[in-house]
Amino acid sequence: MDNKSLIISTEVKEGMNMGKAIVALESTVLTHGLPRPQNLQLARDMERAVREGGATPATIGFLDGRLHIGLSETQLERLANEDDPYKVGPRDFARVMTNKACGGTTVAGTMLACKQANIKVFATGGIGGVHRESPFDISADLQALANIPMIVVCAGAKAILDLPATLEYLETMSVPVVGYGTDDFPAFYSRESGLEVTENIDNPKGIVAFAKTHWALGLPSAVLVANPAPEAEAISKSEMEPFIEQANKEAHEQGIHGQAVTPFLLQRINELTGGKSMRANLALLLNNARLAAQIARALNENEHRKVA
Ligand code: PSU
Ligand code: MN
Repeated sequence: MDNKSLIISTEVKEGMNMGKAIVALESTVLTHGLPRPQNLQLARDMERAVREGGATPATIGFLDGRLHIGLSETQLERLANEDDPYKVGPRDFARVMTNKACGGTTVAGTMLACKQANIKVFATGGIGGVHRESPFDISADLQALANIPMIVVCAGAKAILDLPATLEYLETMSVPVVGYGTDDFPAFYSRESGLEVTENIDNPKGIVAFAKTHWALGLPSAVLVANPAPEAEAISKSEMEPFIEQANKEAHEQGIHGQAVTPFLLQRINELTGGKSMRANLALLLNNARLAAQIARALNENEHRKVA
């Protein structure tokens, strides 16, 4: 991308020049995943969590058709309050750019942006995946994880999905799933799904060593780090499942499809749980930002050691 359509903020540029660890943050969670005003608050809190962890946050999103890597306070506020923002996956880059529109980047969209700016660590909530209901719906997040070599920190895949199918797809695409101190693949709101991760690693340095080994094999895929939601806010699988089933059923009955599915389900589940699922969502996002900052610093140390 040319430097008219790709804008790297001063803070991020300075961080890069000073060799600081950078953590990318997505923005679909602001534009489509959370209600106002919690969305803006969360964006600020995540940035703060990354800074407190000794890294530089780079929230990524589109304003007036330009891709911003790092948003100022005013720009963040604008994106969080935009009336009709696009939900921007890789498919939508050309569309949002030619229409000079605003939009939040999904996990896949944020990874594509990171590729342009050479950012290697990214924190999100839950990745998209294979949906439960037909018609056929597989998130572009999986495709991006298959093709863009970075470390992506999440709390598992969103529980609204077909988790076994999502893990199978990740295996097919050679994406290792590292459980952070767990053997059990977390299910977003819940700390466990009953499904296995590829490897259990409980420290950031170990995760970096694992990713470096993976990439040294010439594999182009990401390493997905699955960090269970904090115990205090997590909700058990048995408590969540009836709500998820109901929301999925309603989406199906109402003919919700395409990009609207995930936002519909997240919002409906929040209503059904009386706000409890959103509290879990906010807590796990912050938790992931903290871990991503530690991983980004460990990656930095690893790379500097090699140069020295
Ligand atoms: N995680 C959250 N809230 C969200 C999302 C993830 O806690 O809103 C977003 C991410 O941006 C993810 C997207 O990439 O939902 C997936 O959408 P889809 O299933 O349409 O690919
Ligand atoms: Mn989809």
